[in-house]
Amino acid sequence: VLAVVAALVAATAVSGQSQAAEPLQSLVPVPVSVQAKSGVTHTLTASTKIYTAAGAEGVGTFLADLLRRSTGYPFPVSAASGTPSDGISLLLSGAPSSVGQQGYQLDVNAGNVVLRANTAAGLFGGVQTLRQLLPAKVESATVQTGPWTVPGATIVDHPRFTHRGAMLDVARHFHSVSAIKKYLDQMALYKINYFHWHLTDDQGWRIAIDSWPRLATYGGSTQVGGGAGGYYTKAQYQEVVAYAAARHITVIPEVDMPGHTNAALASYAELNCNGVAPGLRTDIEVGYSSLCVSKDITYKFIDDVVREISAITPGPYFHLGGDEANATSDADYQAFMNRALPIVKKYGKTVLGWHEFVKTTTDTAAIPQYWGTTTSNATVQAAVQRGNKVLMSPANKAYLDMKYNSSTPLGLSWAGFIEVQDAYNWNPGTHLSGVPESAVRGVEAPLWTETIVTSADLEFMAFPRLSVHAELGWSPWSTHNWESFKLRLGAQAPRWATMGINYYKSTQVPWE
Ligand code: TNX
Repeated sequence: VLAVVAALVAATAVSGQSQAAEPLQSLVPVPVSVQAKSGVTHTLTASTKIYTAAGAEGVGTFLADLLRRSTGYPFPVSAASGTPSDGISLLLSGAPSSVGQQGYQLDVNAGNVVLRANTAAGLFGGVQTLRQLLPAKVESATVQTGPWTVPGATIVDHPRFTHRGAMLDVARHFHSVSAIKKYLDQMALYKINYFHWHLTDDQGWRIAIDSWPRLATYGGSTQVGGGAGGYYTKAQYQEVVAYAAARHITVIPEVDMPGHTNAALASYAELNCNGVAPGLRTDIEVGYSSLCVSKDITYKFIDDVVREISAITPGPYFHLGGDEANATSDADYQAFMNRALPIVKKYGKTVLGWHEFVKTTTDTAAIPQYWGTTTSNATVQAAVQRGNKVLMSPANKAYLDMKYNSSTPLGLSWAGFIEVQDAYNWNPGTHLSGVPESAVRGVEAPLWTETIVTSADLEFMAFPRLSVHAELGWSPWSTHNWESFKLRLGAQAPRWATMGINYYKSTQVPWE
């Protein structure tokens, strides 16, 4: 059936007939299997209802809210009994087992639309596919004129990797709750299911900690370039967690340590070995700061921070950073992790860290996030041999803060320029030697914000590349083909325009 997709895409490419590509050929990420029902369409009307199985009400409400905005139709949501013959049904029975915990089957018939999955997360993914099958104006925040027609099809789909993530650094430049919600909305459309929130770094501490209040009030009071910075209250943090959860996105908080800690060291003199607080920093130097490894107060501090953040984090993960600890000796780094890692466990969380931390532990549940630029890494390979799973974020492929080319106005270039095709041109399942597909947990696209200030900046770096990494994390490798991908990517443009996304109009992509 993959051939069906390929054939559809090829037909468009060959005939060149389509200014606006058919929606079944334009899905990102491309599904495992798309079977068109020729001559069949389904049109949403003012009387279309949404039916939900028990447990699918939240997904039903999300879909209704989305469709109401642009269609102006009421879309009442009610309990499904059996398989309704009209409307849109979100069912938690009858999905093929092949779709697993995150996949779905979507049947678009003339009389009804039936979405089936084994979990609400699976239904949510199917809703994103249905959304992309509707005209781009469905993304409008104001009422538009129809018709709201969906092509007839059966789509059976599931992700290649369980973890598809996006990271945002809010430490270098603070990003408001509303900016984060906007980004979460954009992630959801591409079936991204983890939001890694880089909350602390040398230039800023962005989350209120009751037992160490100066971290936020002082440590959060500036940012790169010297602006006002900012921090989230616990209520705001929980508001983001809930907003993400409604989009089936799990929040992974990161508190980077022992390096990247100048904001904390500046806030509390006792965290420094010499007992002297350094000044706040607004430059973009890395590798100069370290918590004091030999002091007990350091681990009291970590215990308090991990406990307070874990208490407001329903997801099972905590990211401890661990990168670029150039101001910490190897022995100190080991000694530090020997005490820090058990604290994360004590509060019931599974630890993630930038990959170098995994050399300090034999815990096979620990998840190294590979951010290097080479295709072989002894530390990561050794962890994989012990049984660890790896999250892939190679900086020269997956970093959203790298410039597209030499004239990109924002971003850095230490890992190289990453044009859209470069971002697409790697295989997470074979990228690192000694790290087979079975040892890869997924793909994450990090966005560091040394140069990123506004939502418009963020969008310019994330789009289109976030959609590229979403496809790499979801779609089967057998579908990997730049010539067809670039057409599907180009077909996203009207949607992004409607959503007001400030995307980079790469000349590599035939934008619609
Ligand atoms: C390296 S990647 C860092 C970050 C910077 C980034 C800029 C990593 C784990 N650390 O501190 O923001 O480069 O691209």
